Amino acid sequence: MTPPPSTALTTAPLATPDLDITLTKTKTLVNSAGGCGCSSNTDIDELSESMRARIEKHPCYSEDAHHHYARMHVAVAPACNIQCNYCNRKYDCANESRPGVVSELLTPEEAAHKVLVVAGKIPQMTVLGIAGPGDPLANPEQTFRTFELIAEQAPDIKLCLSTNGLMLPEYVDRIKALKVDHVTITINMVDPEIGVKIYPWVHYRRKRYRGLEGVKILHERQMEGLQALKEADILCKVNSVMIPGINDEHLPEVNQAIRERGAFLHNIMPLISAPEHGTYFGLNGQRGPSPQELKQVQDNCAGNLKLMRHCRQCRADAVGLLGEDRSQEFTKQKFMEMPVDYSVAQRQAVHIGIEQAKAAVTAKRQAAVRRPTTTQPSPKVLVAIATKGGGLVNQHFGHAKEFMIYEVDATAAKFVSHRKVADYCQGGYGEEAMLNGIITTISDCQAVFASKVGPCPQRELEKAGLVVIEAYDVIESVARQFYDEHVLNRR
Ligand code: CLF
Ligand code: SF4
Repeated sequence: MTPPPSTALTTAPLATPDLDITLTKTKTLVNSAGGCGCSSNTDIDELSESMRARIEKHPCYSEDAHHHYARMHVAVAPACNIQCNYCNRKYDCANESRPGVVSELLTPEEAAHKVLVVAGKIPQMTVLGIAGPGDPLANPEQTFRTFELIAEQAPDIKLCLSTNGLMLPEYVDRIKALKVDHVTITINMVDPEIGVKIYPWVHYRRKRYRGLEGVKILHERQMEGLQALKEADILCKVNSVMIPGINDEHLPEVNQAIRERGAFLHNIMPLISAPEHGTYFGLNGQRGPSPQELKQVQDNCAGNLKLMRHCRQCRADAVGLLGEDRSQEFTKQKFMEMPVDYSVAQRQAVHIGIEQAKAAVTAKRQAAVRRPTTTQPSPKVLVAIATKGGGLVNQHFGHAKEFMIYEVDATAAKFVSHRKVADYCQGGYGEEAMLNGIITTISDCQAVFASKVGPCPQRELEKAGLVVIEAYDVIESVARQFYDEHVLNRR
């Protein structure tokens, strides 16, 4: 997603949105305050107050929060103790990162300085995660020293950790003592026979185990670690990389197993695989899933356990809102020269502003809630939304580097995924190819919502059968009006 103007994330809270709606491409409008609209898709509505407080500012654990709050990673953990067939050691850990991305390695002291610098410049940054570039728990001293320094110097920042789980049982007590409240384990299988197709070896207690023997150790340690987190009351998210033909049909079983052991959230991510990444899978032609295949498996796993669908497979040095990448503003050369301007009071003032903006959006959503009037389900349609965050349709079509996909029916609009695209505005060169790529990427959608769409792309989108809506409003309200106008009224 195109980064917002620097002030949007640096100094001021997100502005309370202008709630007047402008739908210039629809012919008749429905007053969104007049009893129509979607139910909120806020994922934390049904949680207890205490649980809500634990996740409401964590952009990965709360879909709602990721519109408003940012996270950052520090790359302090270079080594790894297993081999995944989708990983090339030249790059960051692919369990939480896109393959082909390399981060600058930091010492714990450099990492702590970077966190304080970013915390001052991006007060919306609420979570510090360690996710690589190898496995954080294969580098325990660097990882825990970094957490210690940040806990001492920036106590209002939540600490977060991502691991393959092999060494987790050893460290749950230390994680708890440091008040790390969010831990991710990447669990791709609960059947070692499937695991041998993903992991060629595991290095455990000074010995390398190959094949089934190694995978059984990894599986047992992952399950033990998950249960230990539950007993320690640490929130656990499980990441699973979906690998078509290997574990796609197995993932509902993984979902069931982690649910039984107390996982809080399940994040099923697509394998990203290409020969140039130099991974075993990439070199052997193993493909990743299509967005439709991913959604199907996610839908098959949807049940009591919450599913994360908004993961962006970040870099091990990611900075900013999910979906924007500000890591290049904070390279080592740059941040080491930046002064620290960290103030809890200033950060809290910004958070209060965000919460006020969020409350305005939530009120708009709730005013638009519609109860089902019939037991007959209404048709579900997908729509693609250009957004800079805040829960709003607020981005120019030509600036979108990704679209949020919502599934809309007569009562609700539900976020289901995001899809990356090459941004259309390239100064003329290659725009036609870009537009064709965007149209292909969102070809299963019925509409595009954006704050502005140029006449040429609008013509091409409409030619491809998409309804084009220009609006600046809460996503669910625009979705409701689109659905009433273009789906219900045309049945
Ligand atoms: Fe980072 Fe991971 Fe913590 Fe989030 S990321 S360590 S839980 S703070 Fe988030 Fe990025 Fe997806 Fe990870 S979007 S790759 S799930
Ligand atoms: Fe690579 Fe991460 Fe797997 Fe280690 S755990 S092999 S760093 S993807």
